[in-house]
Amino acid sequence: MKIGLIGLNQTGKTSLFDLLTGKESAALAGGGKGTPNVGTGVVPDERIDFLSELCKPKKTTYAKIEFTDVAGFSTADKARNSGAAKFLNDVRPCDALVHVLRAFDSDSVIHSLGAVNPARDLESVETEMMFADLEMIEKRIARINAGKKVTKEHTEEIELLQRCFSQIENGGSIKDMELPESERIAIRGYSFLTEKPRLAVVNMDESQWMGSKSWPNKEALQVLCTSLSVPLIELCVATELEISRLPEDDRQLFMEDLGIEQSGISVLARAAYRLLGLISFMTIGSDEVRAWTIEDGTVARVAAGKIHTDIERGFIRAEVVKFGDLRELGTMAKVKEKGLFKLEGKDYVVIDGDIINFRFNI
Ligand SMILES: Nc1nc2c(ncn2[C@@H]2O[C@H](COP(=O)(O)OP(=O)(O)O)[C@@H](O)[C@H]2O)c(=O)[nH]1
Ligand SMILES: [Mg+2]
Repeated sequence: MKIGLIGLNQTGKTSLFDLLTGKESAALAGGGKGTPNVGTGVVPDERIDFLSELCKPKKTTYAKIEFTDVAGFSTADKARNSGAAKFLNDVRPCDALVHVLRAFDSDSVIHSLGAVNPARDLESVETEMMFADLEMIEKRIARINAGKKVTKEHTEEIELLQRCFSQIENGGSIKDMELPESERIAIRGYSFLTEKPRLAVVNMDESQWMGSKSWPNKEALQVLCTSLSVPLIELCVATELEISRLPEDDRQLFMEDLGIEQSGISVLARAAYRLLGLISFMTIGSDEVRAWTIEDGTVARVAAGKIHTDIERGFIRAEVVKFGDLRELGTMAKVKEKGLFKLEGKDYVVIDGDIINFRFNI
């Protein structure tokens, strides 16, 4: 899964990127120029911790998310040539986007739009995304019309693009259009920005996090996120980043002190999985314990293909144990004894937390 971090300058994107990936880019990066940072975040999973402890495998593999941290842009509403479209191009390959919004108060960090107001910032970045999509649609239509021959397919494409155009012109996102599957797939090829699911992270300082201080337009931000169908997550990025760099023993203590129950990557990954309709199944063995990410509703045979196309092709049966049962009973033998070890066919719909062993023959 690929996730792009977007937002105005100095909102904490690179800090968040570092928190998610364990890198140290913030110290190096300047204020908004250059190429995007790309890195991998490991999705913490207590189930994998448990299974790894149980199986003592040679290798333990958690789910991963690839993050792209783009350089921010400084202004939105006025200058169309602010370069936003160029930066936003870097996240076109992403499956989802995260708006990083500044709530934190700081005299030493300049705000590119003058004052702290995450609701306005979200709106201005969304506006940039809309303009970028409108421009793409216009270009595509112009290119088709300039062609020698306009086929029936072209006419249909133009008609679909025009519907997308109206959706955006009316202040909507392509992601919220009701489209038949075939059109949804056709649209995906364009990598439109407003077609991507989004999350919003409001980046708070410590006193905001502890609840002793608020920020301007807090309610407006919640209302806006609801109307955009963009889930809102609260993080305290700079503080959590500092804590993440402490020796392990101290980390837990500081996290507890601040009431941070889950790490930023946990919170974000969970929200992203929910947003994208993703779940995990696990494979276990003495070689490897591993988490696999699939879409909710995936059947066993297709899930097998995640591991290897041969396993999908030669699929015979899926041996399925529920993680909860194994945790409760402690050993595979007891799970079998209780009759909780199930053989499932190719059309079995995989459930989050299934531990699966695929039997196959090629
Ligand atoms: N006080 C405070 N400063 C922060 C916070 N998050 C980021 N910063 C600072 O804001 C500046 C910009 O952060 P950066 O992550 O580079 O933002 P980007 O331009 O969006 O990538 C840096 O000096 C950070 O240390 C925060 O939560 N509180
Ligand atoms: Mg940055």
